[in-house]
Amino acid sequence: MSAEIAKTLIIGLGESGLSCARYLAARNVAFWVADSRSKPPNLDDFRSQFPDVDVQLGGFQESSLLSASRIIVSPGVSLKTPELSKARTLGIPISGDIDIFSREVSSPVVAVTGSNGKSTVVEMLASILDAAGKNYGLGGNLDGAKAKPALDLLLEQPKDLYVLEVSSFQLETTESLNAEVAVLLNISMDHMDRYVDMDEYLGAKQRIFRGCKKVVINRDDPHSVPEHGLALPRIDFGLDRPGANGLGLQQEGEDQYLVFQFEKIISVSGLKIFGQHNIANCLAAIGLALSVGVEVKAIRKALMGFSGLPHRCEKVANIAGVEFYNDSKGTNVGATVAALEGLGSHIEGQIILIAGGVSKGADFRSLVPVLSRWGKKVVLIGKDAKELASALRPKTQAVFARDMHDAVTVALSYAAPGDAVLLSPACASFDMFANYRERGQSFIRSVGQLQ
Ligand code: UMA
Ligand code: ADP
Repeated sequence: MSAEIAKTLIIGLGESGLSCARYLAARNVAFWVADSRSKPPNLDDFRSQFPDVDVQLGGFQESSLLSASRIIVSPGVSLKTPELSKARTLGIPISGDIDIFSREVSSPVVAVTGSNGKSTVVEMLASILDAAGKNYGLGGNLDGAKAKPALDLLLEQPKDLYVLEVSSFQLETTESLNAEVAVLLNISMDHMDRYVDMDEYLGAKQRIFRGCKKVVINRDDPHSVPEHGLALPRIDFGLDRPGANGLGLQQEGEDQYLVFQFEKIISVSGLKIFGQHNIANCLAAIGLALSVGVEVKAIRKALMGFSGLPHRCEKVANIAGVEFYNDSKGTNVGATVAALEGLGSHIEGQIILIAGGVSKGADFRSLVPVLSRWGKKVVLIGKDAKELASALRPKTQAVFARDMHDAVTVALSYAAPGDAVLLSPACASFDMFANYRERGQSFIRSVGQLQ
């Protein structure tokens, strides 16, 4: 398949690009591929699967892009890239994998987006669907052993239901997802290196509601309400007592319960995960499960057994009474605030926070009040450590570390029994690591070397 005869161009040779290639090949659609990197990660894999496909690397060639009759863009590539922007102006259709998925899928789709908690909610829902014996497909932005890029799901036996985590990047190229039920969990600042402002970011997130049939809404975040389509059937959730069609919390004696309307579903003490943010995640997952007809019994069973995901406030060690938590997936300020609050109210002592990396244009000042309440010391690593330190001053004085090993050693030197060392960087990882998983593994390894 050469550029001369192929009219569909795939941009990006990451996971999405590779899944698009498999999907187009399975449907006998000719395509070629471009990636701005000279050595994209899946190049060898791609060349062995598609030896005849034209691959253009090391920058986008405008004339090549403009020769396409349609372009499928990977989520990591901004539509503002000059060559793509020109293609759009000239009316060349541009879409992404979720857009193609939504046009072809014939079973209902549950769609989850938000700044934080997407993967946790999606995995919680998956364990609820397992407990209910449902035949479902799982994927989208979600990574991990059980998840697949959306288009790979369409190459398998059809499922009765699909559960998709979707990012703002994927939503930018999705015309109308037409989900059976959609939720925008919460909004806090992220990806300010990609969007001009919060309005643009929120606008991308709100696209999840296009064509959806039902919604789940977070009462504690007005951004989670669809800007259009207010008459849609809905279940709302929040950390207060719920109203007529809501999920929330109810106090009974010593115990607090997650309830739907007047029905108790599970007590907070019956959950294995901690933190208010995770209670909100449970409520969202319950709302989605109820929206697709799952019974409370299966929901209860699954949530009692759900112990959280790796790299999300995961306890990895206890050294002489100091606990170590890996929250490497805390890649923005909102996530780190939630982790500090959740952990702070869970432990007896104080938190020594390890943070830093690539800031993505974030405003770190909202860390200051939570650090004043729960923090003992901040240890900073990574490219934007200085930027973070100056945002925290004068209230919070931070110290710098050379690498992860140095960071955990320094952190331990400030800790007393009952305290916790928390890696929750509030930043992306790619200055020092391939991804958040590698960063988390490096933390775990470094902690292991302390013992
Ligand atoms: N890139 C280039 N040039 C290119 C193509 C990509 O420099 O021509 C860069 C991007 O800027 C990015 C990296 O390569 O830094 C990966 O981009 P990609 O679009 O190829 O990514 P994929 O490997 O296809 O993975 C994507 C999601 N990643 C992103 O959107 C950055 C994965 O989510 C997702 O699991 C996968 O598709 C399957 O759907 C990961 C993620 O970090 C978990 N998502 C971001 C997040 O959750 O914050 C949005
Ligand atoms: P996402 O897929 O949106 O990145 P994850 O479920 O992977 O979300 O969680 C990433 C991090 O975000 C966690 O490690 C935790 O620090 C934080 N977090 C999780 N749920 C929430 C929530 N509901 N609100 C705020 N922060 C959260």
